[in-house]
Amino acid sequence: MLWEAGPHRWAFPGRTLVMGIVNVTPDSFADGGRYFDPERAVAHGLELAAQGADLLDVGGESTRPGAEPVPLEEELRRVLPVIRSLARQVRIPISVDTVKPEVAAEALAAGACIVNDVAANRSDPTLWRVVAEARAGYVCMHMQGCPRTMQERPTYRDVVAEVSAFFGERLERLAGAGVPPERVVLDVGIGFGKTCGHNLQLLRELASFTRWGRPLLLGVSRKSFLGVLTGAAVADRLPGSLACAVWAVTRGVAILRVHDVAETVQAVRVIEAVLKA
Ligand code: 8Y7
Repeated sequence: MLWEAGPHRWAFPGRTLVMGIVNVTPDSFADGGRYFDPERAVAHGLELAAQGADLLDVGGESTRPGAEPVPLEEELRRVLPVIRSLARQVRIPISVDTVKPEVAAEALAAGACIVNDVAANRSDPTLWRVVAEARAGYVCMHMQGCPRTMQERPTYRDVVAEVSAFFGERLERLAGAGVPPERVVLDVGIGFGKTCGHNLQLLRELASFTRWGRPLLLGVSRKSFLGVLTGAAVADRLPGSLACAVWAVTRGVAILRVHDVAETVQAVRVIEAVLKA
């Protein structure tokens, strides 16, 4: 199957892609605003590219549980200089992590070619028009509720069935809005309105989501359920993150969104060799 994003195109199953996280936020839970300064964010992005990232995901609005929304002007001010600078300096595609159509449009004009939408367009319907017009790639992630309140009381009858049905419904609507399946990847949204148990069920049944015929993206890096399971503090969750990454590759996940690019690339290359042997 193909995934197309602007001028880029990948064939899956193939090498697992590693997407490096570039946060331009003062309050992200996993790196605590270390890269809030645009120059430091760019330097960090360049470092992740040098470590072997296949994509960079630039975000200016924290989606950690309890986070307050960021005003449009502030989000633009955070991400645009970073995207512009990275686009000039790296050859790998850049995605913008936003739910706002205005941010997506300006980011795509500034050199991004993928929109990572953690709300799967339930926050503003014009976002898909922006994605369609730019022929951008699109990450369609499942979230129950919104970041401010999503962890208060996540409830599902059958989390795997409900997330899967959501994907089917979104793919149909996306196609109707001018975003064909070839541009879309699907993401179960680990930690977005899910308990630790929900996350584990989604991980166990990851392979079932390949039924939609689209590449799967997964973000588990340093997430809080790893802390729930092991007691590890955020800074000490690399082993758990890598365990999930390896598992995900064996279940057919195509793209991993991670903080620790070098470590993930190494783990993934080894497990791919085993799968191919
Ligand atoms: C994910 C994500 C975050 C994820 C996709 C964090 C922006 C929280 N997690 N986007 N964003 N998938 N597609 O821990 O799992 O990085 S923010």
